[in-house]
Amino acid sequence: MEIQLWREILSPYDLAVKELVVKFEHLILEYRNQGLYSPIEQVTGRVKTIASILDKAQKKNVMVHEIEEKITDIAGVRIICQFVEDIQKVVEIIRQRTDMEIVSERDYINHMKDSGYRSYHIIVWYEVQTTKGSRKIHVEIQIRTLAMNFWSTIEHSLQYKYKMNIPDHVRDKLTNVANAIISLDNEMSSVRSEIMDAQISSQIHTSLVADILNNIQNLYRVTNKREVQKIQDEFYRIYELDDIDQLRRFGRELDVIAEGYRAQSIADEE
Ligand code: 0O2
Repeated sequence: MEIQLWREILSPYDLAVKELVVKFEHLILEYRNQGLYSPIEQVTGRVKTIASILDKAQKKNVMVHEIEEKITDIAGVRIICQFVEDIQKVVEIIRQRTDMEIVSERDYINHMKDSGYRSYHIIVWYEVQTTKGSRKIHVEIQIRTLAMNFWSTIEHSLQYKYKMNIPDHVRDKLTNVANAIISLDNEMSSVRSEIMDAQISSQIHTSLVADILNNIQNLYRVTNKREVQKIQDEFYRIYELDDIDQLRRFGRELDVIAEGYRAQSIADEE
């Protein structure tokens, strides 16, 4: 098949990957903006290379005209979680969505592959709009922890280096590391709630400080410099106390002050 034709075929897959990455990244933002823990840590996506599609087609005895029907991971989205427990939460989120329809699920977390590979795979139908109308295509969503991702990335590059024939001594080491990763994920799960609390507090602190600074910056436009300078000095004083409750109280008081100035400046304009 000509390269130009491949480009045309792969274009909706590229669009699907881009759209889905934006959608999942936005979910992370939504959680964080609400001061909630996000079960999704990172999202990446890729369209399979032509060489990799052809290799897979050959391996699975798929004819070129059957590729789009039978190779279901041309578009791939990878969702990385911090903890094993988050994986099931992400699976639930995907099951509830109305913009994708689940075709199949594979649980390589509870059923680890012989290679040591662990991940949760969901194949979905996803619709994209193109100049030629709407197209429903397959997308493979892989969900795994940071630790599982570390293992599979290393193993994937070794598969490439050894052309799928990884020597036994390297394979043995990979199996040991896969077991170590299971222990690591279990250990992390045992401190999950502490880590989640710490991360949420840090997010709340960051967004509180951002809101306060934003308010102070806006005040420069509506009131005199000396007044704002006083507010800013008070902010630095409270910030140094490292007390989230005091910072919250200051934030609320500043909201009231800012609202007052805003109302006054609207009245002055009228
Ligand atoms: P790439 O380069 O990542 O695109 P099957 O239906 O079982 O005959 P299929 O369709 O490969 O085989 O499904 P499966 O097993 O669910 O694997 C899909 C993808 O999962 C693979 O795509 C890999 O990305 C990943 N994967 C599966 N097994 C392993 C493994 O043992 N090690 C690593 N590192 N990744 C794995 P591709 O096309 O193989 O590769």
